[in-house]
Amino acid sequence: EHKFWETQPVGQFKDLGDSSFPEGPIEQPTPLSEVKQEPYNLPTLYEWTVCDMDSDEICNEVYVLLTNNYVEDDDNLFRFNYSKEFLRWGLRPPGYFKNWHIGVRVKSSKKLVAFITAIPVKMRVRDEVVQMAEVNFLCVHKKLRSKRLAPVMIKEVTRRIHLENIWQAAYTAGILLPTPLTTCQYWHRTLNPKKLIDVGFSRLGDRMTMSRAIKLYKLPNSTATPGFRKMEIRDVPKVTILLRGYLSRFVVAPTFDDAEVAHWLLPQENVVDSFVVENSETREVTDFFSFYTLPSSILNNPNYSTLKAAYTFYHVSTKTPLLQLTQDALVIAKQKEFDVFNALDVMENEPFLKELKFGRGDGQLYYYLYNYRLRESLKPSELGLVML
Ligand code: YNC
Ligand code: MG
Repeated sequence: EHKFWETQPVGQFKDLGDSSFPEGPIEQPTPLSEVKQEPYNLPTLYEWTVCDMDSDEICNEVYVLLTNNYVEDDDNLFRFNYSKEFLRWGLRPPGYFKNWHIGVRVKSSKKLVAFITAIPVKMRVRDEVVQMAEVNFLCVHKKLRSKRLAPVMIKEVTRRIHLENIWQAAYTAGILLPTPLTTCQYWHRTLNPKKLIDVGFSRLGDRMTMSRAIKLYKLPNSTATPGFRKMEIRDVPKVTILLRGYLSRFVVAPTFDDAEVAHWLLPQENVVDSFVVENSETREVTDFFSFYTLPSSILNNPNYSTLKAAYTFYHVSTKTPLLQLTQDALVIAKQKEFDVFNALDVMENEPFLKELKFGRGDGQLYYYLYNYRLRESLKPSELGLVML
């Protein structure tokens, strides 16, 4: 069934429900001198390349490959359209490795036809902090599908991660593989009902008219929380402390230091938006909210070409209820002309989603760990990890 995945150190379907395995690494690290020193072989027409995201030209090649060939929804109406600035942000966190941004080119034409990436992350699993890689942006050009290129790419990124003495990884996918850490769902909060209906993202339900939908999803013109403002560089140490405290509640979550908080959470136009709630008297930062910007191309629609979507990222609520914090984020997203606001049912998101008129999406997002076994799979609410 899974000719490739059956050979990999991941939980296998046949072992589900068998609680005799210990938690932790499935395979022990090997000495670095025993890690394969040369890249895996590609079919003869292709060659490996390192994609230097500092280069405008190469960043653009990656952007074009993903724009035309990356993830689509089940009905092929939309395709993720990560921006160049987003890719640079997502791929160059503190301590990143340039040679973990791996491309495949056609030897003769040098055309970029496949891509896979990893970035380093310190992940806490229960009370162990494990140095891991996050693998993302696996993409093979549509014309080269089903030729078993993906397993070679996964093995090559694994080899380069091993060369840095890292033996575990985290990744997400829309398809079911052996075997998920947890299974999550996206929820969608309509901001622009007319457009979402026109492009086929949503439908008018029974007894719903366009004018009723517009009224239903209407939001206040301004945020409600006193002291709600854009995050600034001076907030970094306080946000780090808040976030570390909050993420410690979950079974699996990253651990961020100040440099990582600065990278991932300081606002960047059209990439990431972050807000704090600051008490006007004590100057204490009590709450925090962030979302990232990930548009989708709208395929084959005469009137619209892009769906502007915001995705909830990390947040912390100590004084302001999460419901109110999220409502304020919706208000901002509406002001910024997003069409839809998306959230996963991870962390403590589920309770407020319904109240804020999010609707459950179809399709799942599966989370996986490589070479790390848990006794049993987690509930989405036990997971404190959001990937891009
Ligand atoms: C996938 N998404 O099951 P079996 S998510 C992992 N993640 O192997 P071929 C995948 N494996 O089942 P194609 C996968 N999709 O026979 C397929 N596979 O054991 C497995 N789509 O290879 C699949 N991007 O080359 C099968 O398939 C084998 O030509 C088949 O290529 C697949 O980024 C793909 O959805 C996804 O571009 C590249 O369909 C292609 O179809 C495509 O014949 C559109 O491959 C874009 C898309 C995936 C987004 C993502 C996370 C990737 C995680 C990869 C696994 C990382 C493991 C950890 C490594 C580090 C370890 C350390 C330390
Ligand atoms: Mg292939």
